[in-house]
Amino acid sequence: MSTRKPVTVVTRKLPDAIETRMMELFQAQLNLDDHAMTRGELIAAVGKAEVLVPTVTDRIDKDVIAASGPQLKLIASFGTGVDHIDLAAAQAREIVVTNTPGVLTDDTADMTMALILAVARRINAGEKLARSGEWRGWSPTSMLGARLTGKRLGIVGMGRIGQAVARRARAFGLSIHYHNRKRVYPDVEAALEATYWESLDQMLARMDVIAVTCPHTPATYHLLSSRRIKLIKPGALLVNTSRGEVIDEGALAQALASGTLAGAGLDVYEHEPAIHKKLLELDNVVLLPHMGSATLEGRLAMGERVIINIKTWVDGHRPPDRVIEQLL
Ligand code: 8YV
Repeated sequence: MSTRKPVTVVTRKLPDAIETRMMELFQAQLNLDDHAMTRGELIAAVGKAEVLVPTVTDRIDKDVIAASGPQLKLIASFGTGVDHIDLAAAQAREIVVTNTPGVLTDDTADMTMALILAVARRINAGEKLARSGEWRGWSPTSMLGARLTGKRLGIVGMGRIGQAVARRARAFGLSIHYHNRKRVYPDVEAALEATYWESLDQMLARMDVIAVTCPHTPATYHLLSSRRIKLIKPGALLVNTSRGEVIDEGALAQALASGTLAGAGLDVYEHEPAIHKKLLELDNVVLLPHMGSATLEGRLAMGERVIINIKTWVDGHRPPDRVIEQLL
């Protein structure tokens, strides 16, 4: 085992246990006040780091990669999505990119279900009323939402998180439908009693609830375009826990404002941390600040995967979570 300690720049504050272990194993440079790094700071970081540990808030585009010194060999991202990194530019410079797949699946699926429940059963509106001092007591016709049991859930992206959402949703009596780049294995489909739709257009027109769980790639940018949002069955609900860029946010806000879409639960946005002004004004939308994977257990597990990826690289092995291999 190598005792070499690579210069490792960590762009955001991570849980103490992870930072402490990184200090022991690497020449770790930490971000103690947790500010999101400016472009200038990122460029300075890639100029000295052998290993960079970025998060979703760091845009590692081709210019940042071009500014990196020859010592930068590994980008060990803290998170599963890698749409903030220009993978082609990294590959051209022979910089290995890793992520942290698998360890935030259950947390993100839990939050997807929480949003589905919150939107269907109007949890935020109810909580607001209970706190407002305006509640005049129970009434047979107040706070009516939509029953989930017996409804159809259409999952856009049936990877790890989509399947974990499907398992949970079945327990709530929803029937499972999905659209995915590739059809999942027959045994997975059978276990979930899931119906595959090769045509996303066809699926959207028939679902009561839509959950977006696919990664953001050039192929999924605005997958839910203005045209497709218009195809969604009137009165349906939509939740997004993947990336804002997968949905045309302006068109979504429009559909919610006109009421053709009955409600939405969003954890992610097209231009984070900014949220479309119209969405902020609507009361048929539940808005969360990108917290789908935000559990202490999840963050520790993500940090451990980052450490494993760096350590295996330092020891001369191929890090387990190389992103390029996952895309093949
Ligand atoms: C993470 C996420 O918290 O991992 C992802 O892709 O979207 C989040 O849940 C974030 O990306 C950390 O960098």
